Amino acid sequence: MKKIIFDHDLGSDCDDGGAGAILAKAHRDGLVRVLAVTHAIANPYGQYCMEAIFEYLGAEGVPFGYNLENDKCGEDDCHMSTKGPAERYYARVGRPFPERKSNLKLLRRVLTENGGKNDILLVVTGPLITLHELYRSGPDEISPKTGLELAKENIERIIIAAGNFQSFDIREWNIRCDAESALAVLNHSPIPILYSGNEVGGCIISGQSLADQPEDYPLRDCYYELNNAYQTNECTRNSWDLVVAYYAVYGDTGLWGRQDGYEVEVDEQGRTRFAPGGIHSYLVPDYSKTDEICAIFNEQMAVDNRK
Ligand SMILES: [Ca+2]
Repeated sequence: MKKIIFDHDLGSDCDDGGAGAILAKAHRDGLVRVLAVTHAIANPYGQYCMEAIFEYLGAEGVPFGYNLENDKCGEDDCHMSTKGPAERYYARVGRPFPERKSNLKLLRRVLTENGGKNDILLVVTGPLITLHELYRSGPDEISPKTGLELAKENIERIIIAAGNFQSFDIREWNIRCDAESALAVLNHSPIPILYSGNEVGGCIISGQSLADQPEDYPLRDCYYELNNAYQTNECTRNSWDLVVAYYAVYGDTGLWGRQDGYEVEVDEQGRTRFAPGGIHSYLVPDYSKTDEICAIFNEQMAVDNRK
Protein backbone atom coordinates (compact mmCIF):
# COMPACT_ATOMS: atom_id res chain seq x y z
CA MET A 1 0.00 0.00 0.00
CA LYS A 2 1.24 3.50 -0.82
CA LYS A 3 2.58 5.42 2.16
CA ILE A 4 1.93 9.15 2.25
CA ILE A 5 3.07 12.07 4.40
CA PHE A 6 1.00 15.22 3.88
CA ASP A 7 2.43 18.68 4.64
CA HIS A 8 0.05 21.62 4.08
CA ASP A 9 -0.71 25.24 4.99
CA LEU A 10 -4.47 25.24 5.46
CA GLY A 11 -5.36 28.60 7.00
CA SER A 12 -4.87 31.51 4.65
CA ASP A 13 -6.43 29.42 1.90
CA CYS A 14 -8.88 26.51 1.92
CA ASP A 15 -7.96 24.17 -0.95
CA ASP A 16 -5.54 22.31 1.33
CA GLY A 17 -8.71 21.15 3.07
CA GLY A 18 -10.00 19.69 -0.20
CA ALA A 19 -6.67 17.90 -0.61
CA GLY A 20 -7.01 16.65 2.97
CA ALA A 21 -10.47 15.24 2.23
CA ILE A 22 -9.07 13.25 -0.71
CA LEU A 23 -6.27 11.83 1.45
CA ALA A 24 -8.54 11.18 4.46
CA LYS A 25 -10.97 9.14 2.36
CA ALA A 26 -8.17 7.20 0.65
CA HIS A 27 -6.68 6.38 4.05
CA ARG A 28 -10.06 5.43 5.53
CA ASP A 29 -10.83 3.17 2.54
CA GLY A 30 -7.45 1.40 2.63
CA LEU A 31 -6.13 2.79 -0.67
CA VAL A 32 -3.14 4.48 1.01
CA ARG A 33 -1.69 4.80 4.46
CA VAL A 34 -1.24 8.38 5.66
CA LEU A 35 1.73 8.14 8.04
CA ALA A 36 1.63 11.76 9.22
CA VAL A 37 0.00 15.13 8.52
CA THR A 38 2.19 18.15 9.25
CA HIS A 39 1.37 21.87 9.11
CA ALA A 40 3.89 24.24 7.56
CA ILE A 41 2.69 27.47 9.18
CA ALA A 42 2.90 28.56 12.81
CA ASN A 43 -0.76 29.62 13.03
CA PRO A 44 -2.42 26.42 14.35
CA TYR A 45 -6.08 26.88 13.36
CA GLY A 46 -5.59 25.27 9.95
CA GLN A 47 -4.28 22.10 11.52
CA TYR A 48 -7.14 22.09 14.05
CA CYS A 49 -9.46 22.13 11.02
CA MET A 50 -7.48 19.43 9.19
CA GLU A 51 -7.80 17.15 12.24
CA ALA A 52 -11.53 17.90 12.23
CA ILE A 53 -11.86 17.05 8.50
CA PHE A 54 -10.10 13.69 8.97
CA GLU A 55 -12.24 12.91 12.02
CA TYR A 56 -15.48 13.93 10.31
CA LEU A 57 -14.74 11.71 7.30
CA GLY A 58 -13.88 8.74 9.52
CA ALA A 59 -10.11 8.54 8.88
CA GLU A 60 -8.53 7.12 12.02
CA GLY A 61 -5.03 6.54 13.37
CA VAL A 62 -3.27 9.44 11.60
CA PRO A 63 -0.82 11.49 13.73
CA PHE A 64 -0.79 15.28 13.30
CA GLY A 65 2.13 17.65 13.79
CA TYR A 66 2.26 21.41 14.36
CA ASN A 67 4.88 24.00 13.50
CA LEU A 68 6.43 24.59 16.94
CA GLU A 69 9.84 25.16 15.37
CA ASN A 70 9.52 28.77 14.17
CA ASP A 71 7.01 31.62 13.94
CA LYS A 72 6.66 31.76 10.15
CA CYS A 73 3.11 32.58 8.97
CA GLY A 74 1.71 32.91 12.48
CA GLU A 75 -0.22 36.11 11.75
CA ASP A 76 -4.01 36.44 11.89
CA ASP A 77 -4.39 36.44 8.09
CA CYS A 78 -3.01 32.87 8.18
CA HIS A 79 -6.21 31.61 9.81
CA MET A 80 -8.62 33.52 7.61
CA SER A 81 -10.43 30.36 6.48
CA THR A 82 -10.02 28.32 9.66
CA LYS A 83 -10.41 30.21 12.97
CA GLY A 84 -14.22 30.36 12.94
CA PRO A 85 -14.62 26.80 11.60
CA ALA A 86 -12.19 25.41 14.23
CA GLU A 87 -13.96 27.21 17.07
CA ARG A 88 -17.38 26.02 15.89
CA TYR A 89 -16.28 22.39 15.36
CA TYR A 90 -14.61 21.86 18.74
CA ALA A 91 -17.41 23.69 20.57
CA ARG A 92 -19.92 21.40 18.89
CA VAL A 93 -18.06 18.16 19.77
CA GLY A 94 -17.38 19.47 23.28
CA ARG A 95 -13.59 19.14 23.29
CA PRO A 96 -10.71 21.62 23.54
CA PHE A 97 -8.48 22.14 20.51
CA PRO A 98 -6.13 19.17 19.89
CA GLU A 99 -2.79 19.07 21.64
CA ARG A 100 -0.04 20.59 19.51
CA LYS A 101 2.85 18.19 18.96
CA SER A 102 6.03 18.98 17.04
CA ASN A 103 6.16 18.49 13.25
CA LEU A 104 9.87 17.87 13.46
CA LYS A 105 9.74 15.14 16.08
CA LEU A 106 6.82 13.47 14.32
CA LEU A 107 8.61 13.41 10.95
CA ARG A 108 11.90 12.21 12.43
CA ARG A 109 10.05 9.40 14.24
CA VAL A 110 7.96 8.32 11.23
CA LEU A 111 10.96 8.34 8.89
CA THR A 112 13.11 6.45 11.39
CA GLU A 113 10.41 3.81 11.88
CA ASN A 114 10.19 3.34 8.09
CA GLY A 115 13.66 1.80 8.24
CA GLY A 116 15.20 3.24 5.06
CA LYS A 117 12.74 1.64 2.64
CA ASN A 118 12.61 4.65 0.30
CA ASP A 119 8.91 4.16 -0.46
CA ILE A 120 7.11 7.21 0.99
CA LEU A 121 5.36 9.85 -1.12
CA LEU A 122 5.57 13.28 0.46
CA VAL A 123 2.63 15.45 -0.61
CA VAL A 124 3.32 19.17 -0.13
CA THR A 125 0.65 21.86 -0.61
CA GLY A 126 2.25 24.81 1.17
CA PRO A 127 5.57 26.65 1.52
CA LEU A 128 8.62 24.48 2.21
CA ILE A 129 8.99 25.48 5.87
CA THR A 130 8.50 22.00 7.38
CA LEU A 131 10.90 20.27 5.02
CA HIS A 132 13.56 22.93 5.53
CA GLU A 133 13.37 22.39 9.31
CA LEU A 134 13.60 18.63 8.80
CA TYR A 135 16.60 18.85 6.45
CA ARG A 136 18.45 21.12 8.90
CA SER A 137 17.81 18.88 11.91
CA GLY A 138 20.71 17.02 13.46
CA PRO A 139 20.93 13.76 15.41
CA ASP A 140 18.66 13.57 18.45
CA GLU A 141 17.13 11.05 20.85
CA ILE A 142 14.99 9.65 18.00
CA SER A 143 17.77 8.95 15.47
CA PRO A 144 21.54 9.41 15.11
CA LYS A 145 20.92 10.52 11.52
CA THR A 146 20.37 14.01 10.18
CA GLY A 147 16.95 14.96 8.85
CA LEU A 148 18.32 15.11 5.31
CA GLU A 149 19.69 11.57 5.64
CA LEU A 150 16.35 10.31 6.95
CA ALA A 151 14.50 12.01 4.10
CA LYS A 152 16.83 10.67 1.38
CA GLU A 153 16.59 7.12 2.72
CA ASN A 154 12.81 7.04 3.09
CA ILE A 155 11.13 9.49 0.72
CA GLU A 156 10.79 8.10 -2.79
CA ARG A 157 9.30 11.25 -4.29
CA ILE A 158 8.00 14.67 -3.31
CA ILE A 159 4.77 15.69 -5.03
CA ILE A 160 4.27 19.42 -4.68
CA ALA A 161 1.91 22.18 -5.74
CA ALA A 162 4.50 24.84 -6.62
CA GLY A 163 6.03 26.81 -9.45
CA ASN A 164 4.79 27.54 -12.93
CA PHE A 165 5.86 25.68 -16.05
CA GLN A 166 4.19 27.92 -18.62
CA SER A 167 5.65 31.32 -17.82
CA PHE A 168 8.91 32.36 -16.17
CA ASP A 169 7.24 35.63 -15.12
CA ILE A 170 4.79 33.99 -12.71
CA ARG A 171 5.85 34.38 -9.08
CA GLU A 172 4.26 31.38 -7.40
CA TRP A 173 3.03 31.70 -3.81
CA ASN A 174 4.38 28.51 -2.20
CA ILE A 175 7.88 29.48 -3.35
CA ARG A 176 7.91 33.23 -2.68
CA CYS A 177 6.11 32.89 0.69
CA ASP A 178 9.35 31.53 2.16
CA ALA A 179 11.96 31.73 -0.58
CA GLU A 180 14.80 30.77 1.77
CA SER A 181 13.15 27.41 2.50
CA ALA A 182 12.07 26.89 -1.11
CA LEU A 183 15.55 27.42 -2.52
CA ALA A 184 17.13 25.20 0.15
CA VAL A 185 14.72 22.32 -0.41
CA LEU A 186 13.87 22.47 -4.11
CA ASN A 187 17.09 23.52 -5.87
CA HIS A 188 19.45 20.55 -6.38
CA SER A 189 17.08 18.25 -4.50
CA PRO A 190 18.53 14.74 -4.22
CA ILE A 191 14.94 13.44 -3.93
CA PRO A 192 12.92 13.40 -7.18
CA ILE A 193 10.18 16.05 -7.20
CA LEU A 194 6.98 15.99 -9.22
CA TYR A 195 5.68 19.56 -9.61
CA SER A 196 2.14 20.59 -10.26
CA GLY A 197 2.60 24.23 -11.30
CA ASN A 198 -0.12 26.73 -10.46
CA GLU A 199 -1.31 26.56 -14.08
CA VAL A 200 -2.48 22.96 -13.45
CA GLY A 201 -4.91 23.41 -10.56
CA GLY A 202 -5.59 27.11 -10.97
CA CYS A 203 -7.99 26.62 -13.87
CA ILE A 204 -10.20 24.14 -11.98
CA ILE A 205 -12.73 25.88 -9.73
CA SER A 206 -14.21 23.23 -7.39
CA GLY A 207 -16.21 23.02 -4.18
CA GLN A 208 -19.72 23.48 -5.60
CA SER A 209 -20.78 20.14 -4.03
CA LEU A 210 -20.07 21.54 -0.55
CA ALA A 211 -23.19 23.71 -0.72
CA ASP A 212 -25.31 20.54 -0.33
CA GLN A 213 -23.28 19.06 2.52
CA PRO A 214 -24.19 19.12 6.24
CA GLU A 215 -23.60 22.54 7.78
CA ASP A 216 -21.35 21.06 10.48
CA TYR A 217 -18.91 19.57 7.92
CA PRO A 218 -15.68 21.47 8.71
CA LEU A 219 -14.47 21.46 5.08
CA ARG A 220 -17.70 23.16 3.98
CA ASP A 221 -17.28 25.66 6.79
CA CYS A 222 -13.68 26.49 5.70
CA TYR A 223 -14.69 27.07 2.08
CA TYR A 224 -17.57 29.36 3.07
CA GLU A 225 -15.40 31.16 5.64
CA LEU A 226 -12.80 32.10 3.02
CA ASN A 227 -15.41 33.14 0.47
CA ASN A 228 -17.24 35.20 3.10
CA ALA A 229 -13.98 37.02 3.82
CA TYR A 230 -13.94 37.94 0.13
CA GLN A 231 -17.62 38.89 0.42
CA THR A 232 -18.98 36.25 -1.93
CA ASN A 233 -21.71 33.70 -1.21
CA GLU A 234 -19.89 30.92 -3.06
CA CYS A 235 -18.11 27.92 -1.54
CA THR A 236 -15.57 27.37 -4.31
CA ARG A 237 -11.84 27.77 -4.83
CA ASN A 238 -9.08 26.98 -7.32
CA SER A 239 -7.88 23.38 -7.02
CA TRP A 240 -4.09 23.75 -6.83
CA ASP A 241 -3.76 21.44 -3.81
CA LEU A 242 -6.38 18.87 -4.80
CA VAL A 243 -4.41 18.01 -7.94
CA VAL A 244 -1.36 16.81 -6.03
CA ALA A 245 -3.38 14.88 -3.44
CA TYR A 246 -5.40 13.17 -6.17
CA TYR A 247 -2.28 12.39 -8.20
CA ALA A 248 -0.52 10.98 -5.14
CA VAL A 249 -3.36 8.55 -4.49
CA TYR A 250 -4.44 7.58 -8.02
CA GLY A 251 -1.26 8.15 -10.11
CA ASP A 252 -1.43 8.54 -13.87
CA THR A 253 -5.12 8.56 -14.76
CA GLY A 254 -4.85 10.40 -18.07
CA LEU A 255 -6.31 13.58 -16.56
CA TRP A 256 -2.97 15.36 -16.93
CA GLY A 257 0.14 14.97 -19.05
CA ARG A 258 3.54 14.53 -17.43
CA GLN A 259 7.08 15.49 -18.42
CA ASP A 260 9.94 13.53 -16.80
CA GLY A 261 13.70 14.01 -16.68
CA TYR A 262 14.01 17.73 -15.91
CA GLU A 263 16.25 19.91 -13.84
CA VAL A 264 14.17 22.51 -12.02
CA GLU A 265 15.35 25.62 -10.23
CA VAL A 266 13.35 28.31 -8.47
CA ASP A 267 14.46 31.83 -7.58
CA GLU A 268 13.71 34.02 -4.60
CA GLN A 269 11.08 35.96 -6.55
CA GLY A 270 9.09 32.71 -6.82
CA ARG A 271 9.83 32.09 -10.50
CA THR A 272 10.55 28.67 -12.04
CA ARG A 273 13.26 27.67 -14.54
CA PHE A 274 13.45 24.18 -15.98
CA ALA A 275 15.48 22.31 -18.59
CA PRO A 276 15.91 18.69 -19.71
CA GLY A 277 18.54 16.62 -17.94
CA GLY A 278 17.50 16.08 -14.34
CA ILE A 279 15.50 13.75 -12.09
CA HIS A 280 12.40 15.92 -11.67
CA SER A 281 9.01 16.01 -13.38
CA TYR A 282 6.06 18.30 -13.91
CA LEU A 283 2.40 17.89 -14.77
CA VAL A 284 0.92 19.39 -17.93
CA PRO A 285 -2.69 20.60 -17.89
CA ASP A 286 -5.19 19.31 -20.45
CA TYR A 287 -7.79 22.05 -20.56
CA SER A 288 -10.28 19.81 -22.38
CA LYS A 289 -10.56 17.79 -19.15
CA THR A 290 -11.31 20.68 -16.78
CA ASP A 291 -15.03 19.84 -16.33
CA GLU A 292 -14.29 16.14 -15.82
CA ILE A 293 -11.66 16.88 -13.14
CA CYS A 294 -13.95 19.39 -11.44
CA ALA A 295 -16.70 16.74 -11.15
CA ILE A 296 -14.22 14.26 -9.63
CA PHE A 297 -12.98 16.81 -7.09
CA ASN A 298 -16.54 17.71 -6.09
CA GLU A 299 -17.30 14.06 -5.48
CA GLN A 300 -14.07 13.66 -3.50
CA MET A 301 -14.93 16.57 -1.23
CA ALA A 302 -18.49 15.44 -0.49
CA VAL A 303 -19.29 13.56 2.71
CA ASP A 304 -19.96 9.92 1.88
CA ASN A 305 -19.91 8.18 5.24
CA ARG A 306 -23.11 9.55 6.79
CA LYS A 307 -26.24 7.42 6.84
CA1 LIG B 1 -1.90 25.37 0.22
